[in-house]
Amino acid sequence: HPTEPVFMDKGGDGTMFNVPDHYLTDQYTKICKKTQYRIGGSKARMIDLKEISIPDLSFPMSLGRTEQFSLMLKSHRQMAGHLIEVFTKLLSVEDLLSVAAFARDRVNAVMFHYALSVALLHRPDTQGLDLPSFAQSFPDRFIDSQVLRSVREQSFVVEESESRVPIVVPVNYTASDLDHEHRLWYFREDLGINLHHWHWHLIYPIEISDGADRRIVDKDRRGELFYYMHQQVMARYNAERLSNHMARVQPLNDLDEPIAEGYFPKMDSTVASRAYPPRFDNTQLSDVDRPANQIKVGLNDMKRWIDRIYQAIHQGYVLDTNNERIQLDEVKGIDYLGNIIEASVLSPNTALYGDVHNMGHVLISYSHDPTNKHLENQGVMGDSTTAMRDPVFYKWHAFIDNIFQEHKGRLPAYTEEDLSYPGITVQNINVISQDRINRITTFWQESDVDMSRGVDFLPRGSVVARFTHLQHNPFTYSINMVNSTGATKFGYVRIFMAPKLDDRNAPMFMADQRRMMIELDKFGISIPPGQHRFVRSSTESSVTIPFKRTFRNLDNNRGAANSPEELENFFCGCGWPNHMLVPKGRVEGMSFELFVMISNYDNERVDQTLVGSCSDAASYCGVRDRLYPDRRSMGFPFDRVPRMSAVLLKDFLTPNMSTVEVNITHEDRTVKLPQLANLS
Ligand code: CUO
Repeated sequence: HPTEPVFMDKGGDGTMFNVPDHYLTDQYTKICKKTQYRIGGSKARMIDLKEISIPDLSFPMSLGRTEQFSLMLKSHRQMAGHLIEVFTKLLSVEDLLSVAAFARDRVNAVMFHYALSVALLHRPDTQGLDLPSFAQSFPDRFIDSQVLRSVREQSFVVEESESRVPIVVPVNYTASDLDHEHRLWYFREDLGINLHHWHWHLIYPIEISDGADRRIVDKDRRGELFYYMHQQVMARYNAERLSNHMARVQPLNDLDEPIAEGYFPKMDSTVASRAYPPRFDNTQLSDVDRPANQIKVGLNDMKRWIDRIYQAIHQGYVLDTNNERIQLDEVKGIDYLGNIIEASVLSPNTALYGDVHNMGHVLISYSHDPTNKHLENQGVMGDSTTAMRDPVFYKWHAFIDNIFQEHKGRLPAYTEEDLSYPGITVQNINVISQDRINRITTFWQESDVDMSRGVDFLPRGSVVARFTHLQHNPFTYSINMVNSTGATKFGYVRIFMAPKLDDRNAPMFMADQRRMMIELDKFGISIPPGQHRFVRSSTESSVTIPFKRTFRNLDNNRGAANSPEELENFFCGCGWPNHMLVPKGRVEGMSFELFVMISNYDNERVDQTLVGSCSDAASYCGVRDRLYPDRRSMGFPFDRVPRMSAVLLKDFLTPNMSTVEVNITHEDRTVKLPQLANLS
């Protein structure tokens, strides 16, 4: 119980100090008094805390402050769930602030950040609040330890932030070109992609404590979205592989087979004060039994669960805990399977179907020390902030996606009637970028991210890490359509793209290509009678969030207010980064097929207001507190195996669809943009 004002950071982010498990504030109050804690730039401001009696936090505090927190571990989820329940049930924001200030110095830093984030996301009275980007609070999860050290050095040694120089994050730090997988560094180690993944799992938690609001987990179609968002990651990753002359990912089908791909993260966990352990090439999975982490899972458990899930899919139903059948039908089947396979607490029977996906992450992330013999922490696969860096993430999720596809493959193919929209014809679609038709250019870009929150205990201004990432020139879609019905119609425009040729340079069969289809955009339009052209910009995409939001809070004056629009919604942090909207392509150019469909919006619309609900990356993230804004199955019309007659994409088309070949050319040059504020 704090007896005097506690001086805390605006966002309450974790400190990067290794401290004993006692009241840290007693120690740092002295320092803070001397320097005065600044909030809102140069104006010093203290925050007064209301004195309240603090709820019992002994359960979440049972995880040490310097231990590694992982949402894949049930015991950690339960502790976080308890903390979330405490945070969400407090009666006022003032009370929340007091408890958060108290907890910040006692609870594991990552757990604290996670629980407070979930609480701010779900409390009705904190909807306008924002937290600093996770990457800025915990840069150790996103950058090389050598770079982190340089960044820290700058912040300590150079007093004035104006004279500090950006620390360049090298592009080749995790592996050499001898490692073929390393060609995909720009995807796996992209800051925006990893932040999206963290955000996604933040808004779709696996479980919540019994006393907390169940709606935190039980969101509309969350199981289906788990399947779809990760399916899209796979489609995108495979497009990048083809761009780099690599074959599609081989799924991790056999748990007994050594994993050929090793991964050496070269990152230090500053919270856990340890290096993230590597996984050597050809590591064999083995049973994990680590009492210290309260985790025990065997390969045989996994095999049993997987067999039962396949059996359920083939029978067409799952059994709940009362042995009652739940049909895996065309509409809800995939949603049940998502919750069963992930698994979330919405799974109807975890005793029977287990916890396949999560335990896969656990088995892989402890494969270097499954029995805790060497007292080593989890590898990067153990956490949603870092898992996508590791090549094995994609092998594991290819395996997971195959289970979902087994179900989808058993559903009847969409008929021409399901797919067509009588009276609506798409004549053609073109993509225009920099006055060129059906050519998109990608290149490298350097962007600066302020890392000061995570490396500098005292707020003395920014210290910047300079990242290199993929970028493309923006483009527009120009769609020509005819409405011959004589009345205004409403259409849902669905735009996808997939490579035209397969790994062997042969035209891709529809059965393969449908799984490579990347959703680029989806939006509703009204179509008056007659002929029309509709133009839409790539920056409006329903799967992405703008660059600035990916790297928000970038104002040099740390703590300065963001624009109301940027602050509007923390939920909006979820979304594929716009700079990764299209695959890299090849230096010599690479052919993709771009597909557009206008379906009947009247049958598919969900009537709800979207004002202030943060819906601009709805395809992969849903809409906060709302229903998923499309009644069709996610991925429609490519979620099911096409009818027999559709061998190639052109055979699949009905008059309300069209395709065009788009060439993506990669220019191997780097655009330097020192002033991030100029970016839009
Ligand atoms: Cu997002 Cu395996 O689910 O990481």
